[in-house]
Amino acid sequence: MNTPELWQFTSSHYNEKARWALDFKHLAHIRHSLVPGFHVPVVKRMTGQTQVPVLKLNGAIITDSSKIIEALERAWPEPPLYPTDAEERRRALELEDYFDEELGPYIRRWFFYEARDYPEFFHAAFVSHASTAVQLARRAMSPLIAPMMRRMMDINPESAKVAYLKMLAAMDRLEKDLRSSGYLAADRFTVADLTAAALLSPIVRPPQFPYGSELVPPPPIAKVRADLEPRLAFQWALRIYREHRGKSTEVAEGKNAARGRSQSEATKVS
Ligand SMILES: N[C@@H](CCC(=O)N[C@@H](CS)C(=O)NCC(=O)O)C(=O)O
Repeated sequence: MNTPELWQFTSSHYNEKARWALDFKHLAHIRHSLVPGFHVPVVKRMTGQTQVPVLKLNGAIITDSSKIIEALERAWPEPPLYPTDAEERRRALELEDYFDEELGPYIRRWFFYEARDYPEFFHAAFVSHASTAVQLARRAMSPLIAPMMRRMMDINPESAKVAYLKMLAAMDRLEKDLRSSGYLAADRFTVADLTAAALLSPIVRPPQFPYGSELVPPPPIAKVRADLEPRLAFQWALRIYREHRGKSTEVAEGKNAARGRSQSEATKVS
């Protein structure tokens, strides 16, 4: 079996869902970090669309973070991200879907609107892992790519206001649905908790987020972060990261078995 390969953006919350699931299952995997804008031909050639994360798993190409987690869960049920109980499983998947649809796109839109005047932050968060030549080219193309991205993500002052309110509504729902166990379903860490915490990461900025958590956010984002910090949903996401994010099982290309467990080892665990 081949080592799974993930095509990703570094500081991205949907991509964080996929790599968290890989890390959680201790699967040795290779990551290809793409640069936003320059990712288009690479991803389009592979998938016919342009969004990451993309996972190559035993020769199959899988797009969409939820489908990636589903495929990982099917191939490596242990440790589980889906509850065993059918009703709890339905609840966890419904919450995953809710946060995917009602939080993910809106927190991103609000974030990029507030970060619009801070290109250096964007560069440090999404581009700084690339080679010097790619970084220089990305800087040169930025005046073309940045407005294109704003159009694609429907980022404007009005949509950003709505997006901010949607982010607050998702935090309300999280607080309402949290059980006394401190988890959203099955009284243990599941795909629902992983999804909500990963998708809140742009505002919560947990220290365990694997890329750029040391970066100081643009002042408008830092201000809102400070305002929301006392909220239960915010503190909950910090705790979920602290207790469940764990270590990366990424391996370098050609060194598949260096860290984490390889696929053949993983299949032995049941
Ligand atoms: N529903 C998808 C959303 C993925 C998504 O929105 N990816 C963004 C990065 S956060 C992306 O690739 N944007 C670039 C593009 O659309 O070309 C998932 O869960 O994977």
